[in-house]
Amino acid sequence: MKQFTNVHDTGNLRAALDEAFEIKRDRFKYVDLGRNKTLMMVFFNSSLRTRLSTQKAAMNLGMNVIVLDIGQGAWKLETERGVIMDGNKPEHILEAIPVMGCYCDVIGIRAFARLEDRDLDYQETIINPFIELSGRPVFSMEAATRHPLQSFADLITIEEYKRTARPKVVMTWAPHPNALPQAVPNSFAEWMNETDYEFVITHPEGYELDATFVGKARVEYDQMKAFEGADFIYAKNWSAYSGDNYGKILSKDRNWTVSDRQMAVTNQAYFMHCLPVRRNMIVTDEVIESPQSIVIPEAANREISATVVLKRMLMG
Ligand code: AN0
Ligand code: CP
Repeated sequence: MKQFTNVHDTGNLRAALDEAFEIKRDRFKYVDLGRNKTLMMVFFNSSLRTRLSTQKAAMNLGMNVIVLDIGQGAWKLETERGVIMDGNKPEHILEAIPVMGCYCDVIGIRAFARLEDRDLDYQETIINPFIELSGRPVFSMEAATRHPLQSFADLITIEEYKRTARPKVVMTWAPHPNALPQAVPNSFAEWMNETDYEFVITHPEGYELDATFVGKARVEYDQMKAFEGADFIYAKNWSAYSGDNYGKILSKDRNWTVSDRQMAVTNQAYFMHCLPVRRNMIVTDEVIESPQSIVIPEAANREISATVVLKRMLMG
């Protein structure tokens, strides 16, 4: 595998899931594959899970790991071509990327949407140059529009916990004090659309996602109605996508916070969230601490999804 930025790079999902469960049974099975190979992880944004689980995945495969935090000890990087570089960014990614490629065999990139210019964000102006110029296989550790390692881990988790062949999965918007990217919900929707699950998205008006990601999902503006009979609740905040509202916060309505009130109408649904989660904004203490909450096993599966992706990249 040469790149991993979206569900389509994964190929057949059943085969990917089989590989994931094989790794889960023996996560060191391919420990010789990464001998003398180096993973470089480049972070333009903060992380807890992605940083740790991806490093652990590399160690499962016997790789060496280099981590670079842009803006903390590394030069700030200019990303736009043609600018006169008389500002606070001493280096251009057009030099930095091929240099980084010289020191490693596989590259992971975290580069969130900046939420200023929708076209620039959706053109993936950071990860795409890495794919073009690094000369190495590149995978997303959450780019501007998607977070595929998260979505793959989410799919593994649903497969482990589902009680029927075609569970009802509901992705709900929930309030947050800051403007967050659409990458996690876009990506989750993209992966769910590749399954035969019943998939529903619920959010207040104005929070419609890009139609490409919504795909065949049913959009339901009444959150209680959406939750009826659900087997999985996948909560996430995102900022507005549409038009002039791109990147804006349109609502902080805490009626959308996932609580026992909404969970009561579900089919004893499991609660999921990619984390980090703001308690009593996204979800109440009671729900996230309930036996139905599977946020920790979900996070644990990040090691598994990353091990599968790195293994595939090492295999060429
Ligand atoms: C990020 C986001 O919403 O994209 C990362 C989630 C994995 N979340 C925050 O910045 C809180
Ligand atoms: N879920 C996730 O990607 O978490 P981090 O931002 O901590 O990596």
